[in-house]
Amino acid sequence: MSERPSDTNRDADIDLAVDEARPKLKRPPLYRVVLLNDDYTPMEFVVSILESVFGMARTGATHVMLEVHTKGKGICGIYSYEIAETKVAQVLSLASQHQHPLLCTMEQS
Ligand code: TYC
Repeated sequence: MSERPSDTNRDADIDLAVDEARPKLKRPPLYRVVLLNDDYTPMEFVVSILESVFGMARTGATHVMLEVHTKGKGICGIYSYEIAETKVAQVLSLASQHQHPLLCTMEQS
């Protein structure tokens, strides 16, 4: 049962060895997708975009559309960089296909 001196030394070594590495991890930034107001895009088109691209229900989509209409801009959602980038591209593509000047951008959250 008695510990030899060498065992005691090994225990000391283990105490040092088990100290875990703690790499500095940062969470990736999130991005707000922002819709901008204009004078020409039909309200119904904006509501349909908010439903189809951002998965909103009609009531929420109408609320966000009216917020953009009255305040100049509004947040559609907050996503990782790649998802935000894809949503912006989808909005701009749909707007262009329908010849509406609707603009959408992303900004770091
Ligand atoms: N202002 C537009 C109109 O009166 C409606 C609109 C709402 C346009 C939101 C863009 O992001 C927008 N028809």
